[in-house]
Amino acid sequence: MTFDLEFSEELRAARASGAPIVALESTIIAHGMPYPQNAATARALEDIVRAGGAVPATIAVIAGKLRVGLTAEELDRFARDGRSIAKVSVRDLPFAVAMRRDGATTVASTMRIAAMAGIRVFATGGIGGVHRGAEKTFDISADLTEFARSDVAVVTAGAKAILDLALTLETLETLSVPVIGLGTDRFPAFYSRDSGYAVPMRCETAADIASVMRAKWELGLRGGLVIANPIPEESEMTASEIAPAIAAAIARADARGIAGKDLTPFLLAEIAAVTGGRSLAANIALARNNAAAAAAIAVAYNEGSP
Ligand code: PSU
Ligand code: MN
Repeated sequence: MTFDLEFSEELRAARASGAPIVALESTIIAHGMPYPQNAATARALEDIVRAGGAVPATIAVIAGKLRVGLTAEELDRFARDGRSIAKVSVRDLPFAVAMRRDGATTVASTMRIAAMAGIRVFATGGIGGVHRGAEKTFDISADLTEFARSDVAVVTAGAKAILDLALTLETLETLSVPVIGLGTDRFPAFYSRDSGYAVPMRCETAADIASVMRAKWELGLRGGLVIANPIPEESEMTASEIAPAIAAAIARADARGIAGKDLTPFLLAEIAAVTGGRSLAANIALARNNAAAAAAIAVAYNEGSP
C-alpha cells in the first residue's frame, strides 16, 4: 500500500512550472449545498481561481487515494451524491484511505493534504469553530486544531454564523493563529460582514498578506493563517434576517439530537430552507469572493518567493 498524493494532469503541469495554486475543499460541495447549486458552485470556484491567474486544486479522497485536482466528472459525482459521500476530517482520513473509501474533505483535512502537496493557499466558504453550547457538548471543529499544524493560509468569510464567534476567536488566539481582516477591522460572520468582534490585524492587499505568510513561516512558526474576507455587501444578509433562522435551526437540531459531524450540514440546510434559499445565495457569493481573493494571494505569494 502506498499513500502518495495523486495529482491531476492540470496540477502536475502547474507544479512543474511553479504556477500559483489554490486548494479548494470538497465538503462544501457534498455536504454544504444542495444539488445542482453545489455542482455549479464547484465549477465556478475553479473558474474564478483560473481567471485570477492561479490553478485550482479541489481536494478529495477517492477510493482511498488522496486526490489533488479532480476531473469534471468526479466533481459532478461528488455534487450529485452529496451527503451519501462520507464527510472526512483528519480523524477520518486513516479509515478512508485504508478501506479505500470516497471522502469529502473538510477544511481540516483539506489543509492537511494541501500542506502535504506544498500548497500554501486555500479558499473555503467559512471555517468551522466553537459551536454555541460547546461548554456542554464539547463540539469544537477540528478545523481550529488544524490551524495549529498545517502551513496553509485559508481565505474564509470569517467563521460560520451558527458558531460562537467570540469563543472561536479566543481559541484561534490560544492556538497562536494570525487572523487577518482583508480590508476590514471586523471579523465577518459568514452571511454578514460584521460579527460584532474585531480582527486582531488588518491588511489591505494580497501582497501584504503574502508578506505576513512568509514572515510567519520564515520565523519557524508552524501552522495556518485565517484570512477573513467579508461577504460582498450586495449579497450580505442582515442580522435581523439571519438570527431567527439560526436560532430555529439550532433548536431543531437540539430537538432531533443532531450532533457530531452531522451538525454543521444540518444547520446550513435548515437555514437555507427557513430563508427560502437566501442563505444559500449568500453562501455561494461569499465562496466565490473567497476564491478570487485566494487566487490573488497565491499569485502574490508566488511572486515574492524565490
Ligand atoms: N464552508 C461552507 N460550507 C461548508 C463548509 C465550509 O461555506 O459546508 C464545511 C467545511 O468543510 C468545514 C466544515 O470544515 O463545514 C465544518 O464542519 P464541522 O463544524 O463539523 O467541523
Ligand atoms: Mn463538530
